[in-house]
Formats: sequence, C-alpha cells, structure tokens
Amino acid sequence: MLDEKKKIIYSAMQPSGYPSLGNYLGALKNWKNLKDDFDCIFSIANMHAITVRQDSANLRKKTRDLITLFIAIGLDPEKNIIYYQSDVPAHAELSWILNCFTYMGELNRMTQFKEKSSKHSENINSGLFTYPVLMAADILLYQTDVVPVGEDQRQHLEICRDIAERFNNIYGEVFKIPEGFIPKVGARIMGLQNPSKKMSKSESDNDNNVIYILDDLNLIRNKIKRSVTDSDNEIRYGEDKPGISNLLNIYSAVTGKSSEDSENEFRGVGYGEFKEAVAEAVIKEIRPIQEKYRELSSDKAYIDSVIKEGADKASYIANKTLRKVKKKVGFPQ
Ligand code: ATP
Ligand code: LTN
Repeated sequence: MLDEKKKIIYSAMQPSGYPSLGNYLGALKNWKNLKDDFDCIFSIANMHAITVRQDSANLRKKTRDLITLFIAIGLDPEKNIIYYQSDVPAHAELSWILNCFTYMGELNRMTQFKEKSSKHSENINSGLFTYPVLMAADILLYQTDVVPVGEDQRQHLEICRDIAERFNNIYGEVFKIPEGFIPKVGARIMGLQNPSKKMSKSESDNDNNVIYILDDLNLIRNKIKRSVTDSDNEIRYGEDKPGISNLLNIYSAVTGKSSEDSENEFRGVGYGEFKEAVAEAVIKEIRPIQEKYRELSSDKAYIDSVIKEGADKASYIANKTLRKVKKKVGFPQ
C-alpha cells in the first residue's frame, strides 16, 4: 500500500476551532510542500479535541470542515492518507499501553498541560494530562520518520521519542524513532493584538488577534491593518518589536522569502504600506484555498468517500503495529 522506499510523514490537527494563519504557516503549508516526496498520513485529532469541553454538534461540524480544508489546501486523498483519529480504535488501544510506559513526572513537565489547565481550571481532566501519550500513539502506530509541526509541539515530540525508546529498550525494535520537522520561519506565529502569545485557534478572547483561514478576505486585511505595532516606525526584527517581527515572519512564511530578504525589502517603508503588503501576500495565498473549500463543501459524496477510505487505509497500517505491540507486552494472540 505505502511505497516502501519513501519516508513516512505523520501529523495531525485538532478540530478545536477553525484553523488560523498560525496553523497554516506552522503546519499545513509544510504538509502541502512535503506531500509529494514522502508517504504522508494526516489526521484530524478529534480525540485530542475532547480534552477541552466541546459542543457535540459543533465538534462534528468542525471535524468535517477541517478534513474538507485539508483537501482544499492541496493534500491529496489519492496519494496521502487523510482520516479521523476516532475512526481508528488502535489509537486509543496503543495510548493505554503507552500510558503504562510513561511517568507522571514526565507529563508533569509539559508546558501545554500547565497552560491548558490554568485556562480550563474547572476541567483539569486526566485526558488533558495524558494528551502527549495519545499523540505518541498517533505517531508511533505509523512507524513515522518525520513529524512536521509548529514550535509549540517540540516538547510533545521529545516525550514521544522517550516513550518509544523506553519501549524498544525493553522489547526490541518495535517503534521507529521519529524526528520533528519544525520550519525555520512560521513555526511560531504570534497573536496580532497580543504578539507575546502564540496565535491560537481556540484560545482567543479577541477576534482581531487571530486570522482564520476561512475569514472573509476584507476582514483579513482589516485585522492586519489593526495589528499592534510600536511607535518608532522602523521595520526590522527585534525583541523590542514583537508586532513588527511577527508581521515580518508572516510575510516571510507566506512568500517563502528569507527573514533577511523581507527585512531588506521593507527598509525605509512606512508601517501603513508594510501592513498593506503583508495583507496582500496573505490574501494571495488564502484566496485559492477558500475557493477550493467552497467547491468541495458542496460535494458531500466525495468527502464521505475520502473519510471512509482514509479510515480503512490508516487502520490497516495502525493495526499492524498494534498487533506487534500486543504480542510484545504479553496479551493473548
Ligand atoms: P488549540 O488552540 O486548540 O490548542 P492550536 O491552534 O494550538 O489549537 P493545534 O491543532 O493544536 O492548534 O495544532 C496544529 C498545528 O499547528 C501544530 O503543528 C501546531 O504546532 C501548529 N500551530 C499552532 N499554533 C501555531 C502558531 N501560532 N504558529 C505556528 N504553528 C502553530
Ligand atoms: N497535539 C498536536 C496535534 C496532534 C499531533 C499528533 C501532531 C495530535 N496528534 C500527532 C503531530 C503528530 C497539536 O498540534 N496540538
């Protein structure tokens, strides 16, 4: 089924909201760029999404909209495997087994857990705590070589590698040890109103802080125009200039230009003109995605078939690894 010679790429996104420009530049755009050179498996991590309370009907809709968006962005269901995590029970099964090879102390160090539990202090559930174990199961089930993600997932990748190595040390070479792929530019897009915190699809109280891939194009332009900058009117990177640095990053990541080239391009230009150029670049990238998304959304039968086929193909691979793991830990065969 998979081409034996190609390396395996695996990544996932939670349907916890509609994807932001951060999700696109940190993850989706790279998935699209990698998709022809690797065997790619991309999932909608809906089991991860319920670590935070969700409205059921809304979650179901966002899940389907996200798979539609994956295709609109250019992932190819013929060549890549695209599926819902909850359609493959092997994830939950392996996750349980790996829980028994993960220490509380390791999970206690995870910054995402600390952040999410302070934001959702009324619902600090054990799923939120063991979230990285389920993520490790996702990755390890597919004998993944490379995991393209944004900077915020670095710690989760480390723990995945540690769990896999620990398991392999006991039982032999069961899991491939995956490498992360974190882009040079775009791995950490910050909020437009609060550039000291990452742009997040589900955690913003201020809509102007986040650009959503499906936002109306004029709204995108306005959000960029309204973004927070500073008063010295100089376009350059600098820790003292988080707003401008973030816009420069967005521009570089969208256009594929290096940070230096982008900085040089806007030397001496005013903030208004700069923001206009950033907005144009973002809109140019997003417009075709939105057009494709609208077209695909009306093709119910096609999306249904992608979901079904994705689940079958993913299950086949995942079950191979799971069978091996069950045998190793001593479950009856
Ligand atoms: P949530 O707000 O629900 O926690 P999220 O917006 O952080 O979600 P995820 O679904 O957890 O997004 O992540 C999907 C991918 O997007 C991951 O690879 C993650 O590293 C990347 N990502 C998320 N936010 C950003 C960002 N601001 N900049 C770059 N990459 C990002
Ligand atoms: N936790 C990830 C989403 C995710 C993921 C994965 C990413 C779930 N499973 C497996 C890469 C590989 C996040 O981005 N918050």
